[in-house]
Amino acid sequence: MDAPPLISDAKELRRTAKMVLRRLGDEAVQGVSTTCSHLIERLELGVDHTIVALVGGTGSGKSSLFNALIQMDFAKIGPLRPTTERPTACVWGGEADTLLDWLGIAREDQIRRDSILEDHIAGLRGLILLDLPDYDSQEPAHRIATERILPQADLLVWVTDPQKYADPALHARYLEEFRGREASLLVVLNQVDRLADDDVSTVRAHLAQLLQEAGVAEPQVMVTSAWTGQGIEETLQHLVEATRRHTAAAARVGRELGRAAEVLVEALGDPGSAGLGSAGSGRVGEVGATGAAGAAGAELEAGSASDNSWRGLVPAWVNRAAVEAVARLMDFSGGNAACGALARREAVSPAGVPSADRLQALLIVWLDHALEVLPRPWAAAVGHCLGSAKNIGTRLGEAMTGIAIPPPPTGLRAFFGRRRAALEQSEAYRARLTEVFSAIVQRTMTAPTLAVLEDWSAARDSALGIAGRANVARRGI
Ligand SMILES: Nc1nc2c(ncn2[C@@H]2O[C@H](COP(=O)(O)OP(=O)(O)OP(=O)(O)O)[C@@H](O)[C@H]2O)c(=O)[nH]1
Ligand SMILES: [Mg+2]
Repeated sequence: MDAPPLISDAKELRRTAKMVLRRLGDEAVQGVSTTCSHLIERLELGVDHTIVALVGGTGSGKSSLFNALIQMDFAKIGPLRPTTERPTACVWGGEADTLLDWLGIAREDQIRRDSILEDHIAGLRGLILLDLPDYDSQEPAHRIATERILPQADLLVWVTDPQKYADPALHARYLEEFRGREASLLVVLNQVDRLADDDVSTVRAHLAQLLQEAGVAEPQVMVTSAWTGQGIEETLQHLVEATRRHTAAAARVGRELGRAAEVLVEALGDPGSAGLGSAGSGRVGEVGATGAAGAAGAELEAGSASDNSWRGLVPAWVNRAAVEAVARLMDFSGGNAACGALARREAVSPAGVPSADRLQALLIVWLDHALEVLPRPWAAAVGHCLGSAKNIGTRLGEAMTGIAIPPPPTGLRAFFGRRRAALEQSEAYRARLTEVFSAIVQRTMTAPTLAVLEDWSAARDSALGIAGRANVARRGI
């Protein structure tokens, strides 16, 4: 997988995560955004180098192992814990100044291995090996340096020793970080010279078992002694493998990007369980983002066009049957002008603003429909962006005062066509009222709901697309 498509996918996923965060404050989504930022930073620095970091508790032998691997005494080893205060780097071949500067490794803490000609060293070209301060250090400065670098490492070498390997606190703290990054994790049991030969494989197996119990699937465990050199050659071979292909860093970034996209898909919720209303689950998958949102929006409208729909807000008397009844009354009133005028006023007079209770009931029905279409947190997001019943009521009231009441018929029509005129005027008034209500419902309810649906649907399409591409690339590497 090349860096440019990875960068554009990582940027897209970060944009998507940020858009989702505007709708729901979700820790997992925040994590996706942070991961993307790390990956983008790493990709922008180039993926020609493979960063391997030695991490672990103080005194496990990281610096000793570093020196054994680079075959020089460069990193400081001492009796006082913790010893290593600043990250140290060894670079095999190539220009890596920008990367090392970004990692914050001082020039005096860097060493280069270009001139060594042994076979495996040639295979290590492109490797940057880092010796880090202890991971769970009491020293805040150590922790900050380590935490800054860890997300950028393409391979983490977790160094432990026969005394510390079974410490549950260490396992819990470290392995939480490594879960899901198994392909980028190598565990080294160092100081095995402290064990009797027969015990080495027993302790190694026990460590592997503890790792599995902690959720690290198929852990790779090596045994070493920085003192006797046991396992150093094998560990170097492992590093050669990790650096052999220039895709090592890209592969790691691709894997993490894919996982971040999957986390986002999960946070977005499954339309299969919520469904797009009764009309069909899986519709989001079939139609595009806008189409899905449109379809769902239409369903919301259709679903709510029942008794409790906004159309129900148009007062009952402004309908044909009621107008007919009033008009008949006018007919019976014959030439009685006063009675006729009263009846007409009844049939064509300003509607009252629907009550707050009625509007509240409408909002509840609306949200119920949103819940049928969207996963619960997103339905809550719909709730957040809908207007309040009070606000909708105010808008309806303002709009209604702007609707002119039709003037009374005049001349002959006033006498002969009273019934027809009353009907026509009532119809026109009702149509205008419906139009105005519809526009307000559109603005205060439909449009904000559709915007949430569109965000959800677009985010899901984007995250699924990135996860899919990462999977394909993973199989291809
Ligand atoms: N017996 C034995 N002792 C070792 C081995 N590796 C390191 N040590 C000793 O363990 C102690 C700690 O080694 P370091 O390499 O400084 O450990 P570290 O993990 O870098 O420690 P910090 O820098 O404090 O995080 C030193 O006294 C080393 O000599 C080993 O393979 N066998
Ligand atoms: Mg050290």
